[in-house]
Parts: sequence; C-alpha cells; structure tokens
Amino acid sequence: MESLVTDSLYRIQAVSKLTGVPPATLRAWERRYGFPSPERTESSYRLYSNTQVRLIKQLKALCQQGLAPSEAVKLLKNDKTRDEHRSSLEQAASVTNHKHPHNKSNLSTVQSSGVSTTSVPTIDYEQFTDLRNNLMGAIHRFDPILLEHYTRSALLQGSAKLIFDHIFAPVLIQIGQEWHDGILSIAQEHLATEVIGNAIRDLLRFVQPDRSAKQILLACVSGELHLLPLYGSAFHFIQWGYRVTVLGVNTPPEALKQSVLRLKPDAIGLSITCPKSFEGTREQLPKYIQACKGIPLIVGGYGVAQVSDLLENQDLIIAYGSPQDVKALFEARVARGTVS
Ligand code: B12
Repeated sequence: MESLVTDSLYRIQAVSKLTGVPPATLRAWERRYGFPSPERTESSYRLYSNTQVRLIKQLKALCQQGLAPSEAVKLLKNDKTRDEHRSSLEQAASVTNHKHPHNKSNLSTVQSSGVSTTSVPTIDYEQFTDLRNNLMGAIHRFDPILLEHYTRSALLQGSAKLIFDHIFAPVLIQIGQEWHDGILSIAQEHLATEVIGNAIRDLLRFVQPDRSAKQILLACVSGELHLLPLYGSAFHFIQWGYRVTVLGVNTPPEALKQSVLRLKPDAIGLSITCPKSFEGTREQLPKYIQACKGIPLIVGGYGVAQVSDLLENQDLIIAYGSPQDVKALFEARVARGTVS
C-alpha cells in the first residue's frame, strides 16, 4: 500500500492536525492493533508517512461510519494484504512488451493509492498477462488498429466486471504511470483512453439490468474530467443490482439537483479523481449534498481522501475499503431510504 511518491515523514502532532485524530488515539490504535505502525527516530519519536496519514484518515472515516476500530483496522489490513498479493502477481506479469529502464511502475501500488473498490482477485491473473502486454505494446507503437484489435479481444474474455478489473483498469493505471514517468506522450495516453473508454462504455450498455432494478445516478464533480473511474464504479453498482444512469464528467451541483428531481434515483454516486481544483470541490460539496435531497449518497474515487474531512460527519457513504464492506455500508444506507 506504499505510495510511489517519496513519503514525507510527520511527527504525531502534525498527523493529529492533518487527520483530526488526537495523539492519544493514535498511540492507542498502535498499542491495541499495531496499526499504523510508524517509524521511530533515534530519540524514539514517531514518524508517520503520507501513506500512513491517508490510512489514518480512512480508519477514522470507517469508524465514523459505524465500524469498531478493530474491524476497521482488519479491513484496512486486508486491503493491504490483497494489494501485496496483487503486487506480486502484477510484477510477475509486468504489463509491458517493452523494457523501459525508467519504468518503476507497480500496478497495485498505483491502484491502491486511490480509493479503490476493485474486487479481490478470485481468478488467475496470469491468463490476462499477454492481453495486457499486447494492449500496452499497441499503445507504445501508437497503432490505433492494433489497439482496437486487442481491445476487442479483451471484450471476449469474460464478464464485464472481470474484463474491467483485470484488463482495462490495470492497463489504464499503467498508462497513467508511464505518462507520469514521461514514457508515454499525451497523444498515446489520449488515443489509448479513447479506444479503451469506448469499449468500456459498450460493455456497460450490455450489462445494465432492466427498468425494474433500482436506479443509481452517477456523476463526477465539477472540473472532474476522469470519466473512466466513474464507469469502473458503475460495474460494481450493476453487480449489486442497480441500473446506472451516468451523467458523466464535470457535473455542477445544479445539474445534479435537476437530474435528481427529474429521475428520482434510489441512490447517487459522486466521483472525485483529480478535479481541476480540490479547493473548488471542497467549496461545492455542501451544494452537492443539498442537491441529493436526502437520497442516499456515496462518494468515491482516487481523490476522495482529499476532501474526506468534509464528508465525515455527513449522512453519506465514503467508498473506502473492500467492495464487500462498501456494499454493506451502502445497502444499509439505502435501506433507510430518503431522509428529509
Ligand atoms: C485516463 C486519464 C486521464 C484522462 C481521462 C479520460 C477519461 N475519459 O476518463 C484525461 C486526459 C482527461 C486526464 C486528465 C488529467 N489527469 Co489523468 N489519468 C488518467 C488515467 C491514466 C486513467 C484513469 C482511469 O481510468 N483509471 C482506472 C480506474 C479503474 O481507476 P480508479 O481511480 O481506481 O477507479 C476506481 C475507484 O476509484 C472507484 N471509484 C471511482 N469513482 C467512484 C465513485 C463512486 C461513487 C464509487 C463508489 C467508487 C468510485 O471505483 C473505480 C473502479 O474500481 C489515470 C491513471 C490512474 N492511476 O488512474 C490518470 C490520473 C488519474 N490523472 C492524473 C492527472 C494529474 C491528470 C491531470 C491533472 C493532468 C494534467 N496535468 O492536465 C488532468 C486532470 C483533468 C481533470 N480536471 O480532471 C493523475 C492524478 C494524480 C493525483 N495524485 O491526483 C493520475 C493518477 C496519473 C498519474 N499517475 O499521475 N487523465
């Protein structure tokens, strides 16, 4: 679960300020659950990394959502084990045809540094290694026909969710890493996400339940252009029996409000990956919450940790942790229905 960015180290008081968790609670969690377990200076001061700060925020949020600290810790530790498992599998798979001397990427690390609801692998990852390699190869070659060809092959590999979780999502994350490392150009990244994005959109159409299913309205916050993570979340909701209506990127609170009034969804999902300005998102969050009119709201995405302090005391679900746990929290909230 370690981040790729060089971790800064914080003393306990700083962590307390950043997370709103008192130092005594941080020490108690460490004593009782061994989590998080900071490094120590020579004079025995605790030093927490960025990753640990993020995990503490998640732990706090889970506790506020009703989980006992011991359960919340278990959940976060499970995520870590799963990520390490995925890491070793993915490293073995090495998702590229080309040997890049600068490619430090580790799919699971990048994936896990966001708030992910990707499911526990129950299938053999290795079986998709060639396909992912081929997709990355076509992207490196900037060959649209080959890319289309392998993207179509991917569509034949199994259920929509399996294809998304085990082929498209890891490739998208690899693309992000290689773009970040200067290996892929913006043009290569755009072409790849266009072709893969179209396939994902098609997949979604095919797997939607019928009109009798509950409906969830999905949108990205203002200034948010990352649509594919929102689509990724849609596969979870479909698997949980929901019909998804996707409003898409860059949805202002007013547009959400109008859609809610018109469509009367059973639930609403908001996605935050890396919007134009997190400050802007923070300012608008109360308006989004109001726009939901008491209908169950779930907020997720790689960037949600950046605004989690504003979400924590609200009647909404923050999508931290494993899909099973998020599902349980979400269903419990949906069962309460609309609240005035
Ligand atoms: C494609 C892409 C783009 C495309 C988006 C195209 C599209 N139609 O989506 C474009 C070119 C627009 C883009 C732009 C930018 N991007 Co970009 N992008 C990506 C990339 C490569 C893939 C995104 C993706 O589809 N991921 C796959 C899914 C599966 O990821 P996921 O987040 O894990 O999604 C799951 C969960 O988050 C969760 N989830 C998500 N939403 C929700 C909602 C709910 C309700 C729930 C329950 C769950 C949930 O479920 C999903 C499925 O399991 C990522 C790399 C990456 N690591 O993701 C970078 C990445 C997200 N981008 C990044 C950046 C920096 C940018 C830009 C700022 C670049 C720039 N300088 O302009 C802009 C910002 C634009 C904006 N204002 O939004 C960074 C973000 C870094 C950070 N720490 O915040 C990343 C991580 C790349 C990197 N490695 O640096 N990007």
